[in-house]
Amino acid sequence: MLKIYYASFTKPLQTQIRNMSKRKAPTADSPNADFSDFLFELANFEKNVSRNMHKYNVYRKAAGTLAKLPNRIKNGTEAQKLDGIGKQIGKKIDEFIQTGSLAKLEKIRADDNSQAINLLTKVTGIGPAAAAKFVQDGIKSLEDLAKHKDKLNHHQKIGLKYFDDFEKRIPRDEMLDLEAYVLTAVEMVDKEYTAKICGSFRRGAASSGDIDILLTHPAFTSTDKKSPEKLKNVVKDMESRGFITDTLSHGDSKFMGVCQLPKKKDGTEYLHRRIDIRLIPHDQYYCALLYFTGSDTFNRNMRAHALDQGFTINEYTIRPMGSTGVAGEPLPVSSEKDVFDYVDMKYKEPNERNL
Ligand code: 8DG
Ligand code: CA
Ligand code: CA
Repeated sequence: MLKIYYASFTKPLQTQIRNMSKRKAPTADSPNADFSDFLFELANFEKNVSRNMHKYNVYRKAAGTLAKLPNRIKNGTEAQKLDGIGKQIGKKIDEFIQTGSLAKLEKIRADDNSQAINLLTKVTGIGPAAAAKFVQDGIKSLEDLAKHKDKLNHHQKIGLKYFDDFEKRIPRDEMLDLEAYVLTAVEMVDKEYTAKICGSFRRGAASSGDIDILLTHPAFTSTDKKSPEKLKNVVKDMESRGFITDTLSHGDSKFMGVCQLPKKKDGTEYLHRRIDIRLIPHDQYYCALLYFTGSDTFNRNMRAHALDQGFTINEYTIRPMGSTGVAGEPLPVSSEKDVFDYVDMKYKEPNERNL
């Protein structure tokens, strides 16, 4: 087995800034962090407990808007002038300023079942519906889950096993080490592969929730039959190195699992991290790159803009929309910029896509 050496492995791990749930949005130290924090908490409640995705998106959008403001909001009326913040949220901001808390949030926090559902949905593999079911059956804590492993599927067992590790975001320094490791390993399987770390890392984030890898190979295009071995060969190699430690799912074109960098020189171990690898047909690489770089809000906005311009974009292709509302043939794309050009949008660097 080949050894890969990285100078930066000797760097100490940065301490984690904060723990966050699956699909999280860091607010860092914005002057409105207290407002965006309570809005994120309300958003999570709507998603996980009420399962009201509309309200979830409203709260999340408002939280994101406030988190990005350079100056502190003075009151709800001022907040309401911002895009996506309405009267209800304005009132909550006033209540929070005046009383230092929010009655609705206090109620949620005091409700054991809500808290239990929120906690359980932090386990990868447990969605809001499964969490509600567990809570209904009296399974309300990680300890309860551990006592009832027979009720967990494979994905959920792995989620429980690495719960603490997965709750911690990956500092950019470690992401850079992971990138170096992955790129070298892939190249050693076959020089013709292209591998790219996307997601928040590509957008320049200071920390990432997981590792999103796109993999492509010139000998695999959208007109070829499926090529599962192109993915399998890479996964197998990473398993044999001990880098991939667990598998959550492994399809023809998508692998979801767990990885861990080799021990540092001083013997300290890295945490286990969530890793996704997607095998992309060579001709669809740039649409996939655009999609999996995100952010998902940026994608949503760009797709809406594209539709206005008469195009439909997804993770595979960009196609013109005919007058009958039926999408035409995929357009040729040889860069991310091509997609921006088609829809008449100014090109945005990945670090400008942090919406
Ligand atoms: P993070 O891991 O640091 O928390 O953030 P991320 O890298 O932006 O999010 P992700 O959940 O790992 O998703 C990677 C990209 O996939 C995301 O930036 C944009 C794209 N994507 C969407 N919609 C969705 C979705 O509903 N789920 C997931 N997992 N990815 C999505 O556009
Ligand atoms: Ca990610
Ligand atoms: Ca991901």
